[in-house]
Amino acid sequence: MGILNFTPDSFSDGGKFSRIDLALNQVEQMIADGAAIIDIGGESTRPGARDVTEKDELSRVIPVLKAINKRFNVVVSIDTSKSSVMAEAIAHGASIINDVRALQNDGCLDVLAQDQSVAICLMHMQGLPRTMQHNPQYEHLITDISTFFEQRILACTQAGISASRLILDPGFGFGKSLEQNYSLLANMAKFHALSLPLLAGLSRKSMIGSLLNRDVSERLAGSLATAIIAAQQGAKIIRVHDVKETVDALKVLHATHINK
Ligand code: 7PJ
Repeated sequence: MGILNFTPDSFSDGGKFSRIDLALNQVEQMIADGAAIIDIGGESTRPGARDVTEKDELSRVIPVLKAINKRFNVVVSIDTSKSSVMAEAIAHGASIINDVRALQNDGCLDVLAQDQSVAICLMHMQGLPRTMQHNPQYEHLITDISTFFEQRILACTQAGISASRLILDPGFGFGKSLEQNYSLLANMAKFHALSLPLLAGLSRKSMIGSLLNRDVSERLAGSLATAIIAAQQGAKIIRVHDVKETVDALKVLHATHINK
């Protein structure tokens, strides 16, 4: 899964057109590099980030989704927690709804129950982006996250969403300390007990930056290491910025497995 970097600023027409062109170039490159899914986000969920209005999020995400679907035949995922954005995204051909709040916001379960086809990524987060990195606490990291997944899977099935549409993501960096993030990575395979595909998003995250003391632009090697570990733990989807390098690394892992 390739992450589409999408700069939110500049609302002039000229800026808008060039932003879409830039996004399409990026998508073309990610597909050529081996991405099977493109993830588009209109809300920043980085630690400390503030909320984005519905209108702003729609105006960022929907035009680029339409442009991608017109030009490419690729699975598009929309990173959103708003029911209105989910509904519009589905109406415009999104194939995956990727929700860092696991459909807990008002109306999300209903929107997803009305559609029977899109896949849904349920991510675990403790707290909210603005404060989630302030001393996160768990009784037992893996058990607590598994319990959260079980509750959200139940909420989905009770709302009429088939469990076969669900993907689980433990949410690296979302309300987890450095130690907790690495413990989660080491134990990700334990979530196979829930019998759903796993997604891992680790690319360039602070768990890599703070461990290695590297700026965001210098986290490629660390990101590749986490991608390989997540894949070895059985993650089926790896969400990354650096598609070409990650696909190379995963091909090496795959060759090692098939020749074992
Ligand atoms: C994730 C995400 C993640 C899923 C972001 C960043 C922060 N969606 N959206 N999993 N992270 N499913 O990329 O650093 O880990 S935004």
